[in-house]
Amino acid sequence: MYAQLVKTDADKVKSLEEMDPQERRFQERIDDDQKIEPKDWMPEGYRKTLIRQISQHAHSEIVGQLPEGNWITRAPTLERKAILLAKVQDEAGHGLYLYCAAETLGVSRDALIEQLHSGKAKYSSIFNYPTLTWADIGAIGWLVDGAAIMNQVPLQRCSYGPYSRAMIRICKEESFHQRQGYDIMMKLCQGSAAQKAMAQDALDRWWWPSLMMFGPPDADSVHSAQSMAWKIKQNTNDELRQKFVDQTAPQAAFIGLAIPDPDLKWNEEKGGHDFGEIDWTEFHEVLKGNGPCNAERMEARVKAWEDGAWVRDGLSAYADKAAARVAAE
Ligand code: BYC
Repeated sequence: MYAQLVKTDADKVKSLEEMDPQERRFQERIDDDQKIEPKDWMPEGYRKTLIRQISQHAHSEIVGQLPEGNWITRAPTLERKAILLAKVQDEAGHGLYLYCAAETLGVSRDALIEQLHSGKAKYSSIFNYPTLTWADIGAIGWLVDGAAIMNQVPLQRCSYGPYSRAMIRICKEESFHQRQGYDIMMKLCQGSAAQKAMAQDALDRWWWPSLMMFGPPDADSVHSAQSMAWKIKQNTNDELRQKFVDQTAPQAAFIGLAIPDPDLKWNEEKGGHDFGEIDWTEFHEVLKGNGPCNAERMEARVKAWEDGAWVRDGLSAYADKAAARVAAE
């Protein structure tokens, strides 16, 4: 039903003949796989699309620290705690590289953060779900980072240089994150019946929200057609979702867990899995702010920002003094 209500941008993508000469030269560079750099001319829509996507991505990394940060004090061993701390720190780093990439497009980090805190900017729907047990940390690494890698590997070839280069480093770290999550799930599955049940319960709760991470179905994706013409995105949402299901189904079977989808089965003819209908109403409710943890996540981010004001003030006071000293010399 939703598909009939949404307008996509597929019919708005201009052909080369419809473009003015400057825009045509830009598109030809894209078609020739040349990277676009910050000082190059770019259409306003390209700049805006990148700011939207990169900042949504940066916010996701920052908000994404919260569900896992919740378990740092309760990790079951010292080793697991050290690994989880490192992973959450990596996510802060990813957020920072991405804010830097967005800043090259002429927007300030303060403006982006203000958009997040005022609810104007989106972040990934997945981070509005709670982490109830230790197995959820395994499920996040395995499924959420697994989905993130599937989406982000093609972004390494994005036409915008600073985003593409940030993604190369991020993808290396995401691979380690995915492996640590799968390792947690594997250990739980080799443990007691209660531990295996905990792993299954986490998979049951995280499976469908992980599929939603790839965004709305292609027919409803507002931005895909234009973003693909600009080589910001290389694949459609449904293509990546399908690849994720095909990659993850055998991994679940290998550790003896059942994916909570009675319609999931291998389709020889298509060379991929068929799978059940995603609850898009739930997805849109989460995007509207009505997910289980939206309010809590935003409160935590705003509080962290306010509590950190003295650090920012101290740093800028020092920077101002240093600048005055240089000017006086
Ligand atoms: N959640 O036209 P569409 C991570 C929005 S973090 C929320 O298909 P597009 C990690 C979309 O923004 C993972 N909103 O859009 C961190 C648009 O709304 P606006 C984050 C979503 O941009 C810590 C509308 O729906 N990864 O890896 O062509 C720990 C229509 O969608 C979602 C990225 O951000 C969603 N799931 O495609 C572990 C990757 N899906 O903006 C892991 C970069 C869609 O018009 N982003 N929307 O108001 C992308 O690749 C693309 O932006 C998307 C969406 C595939 C997400």
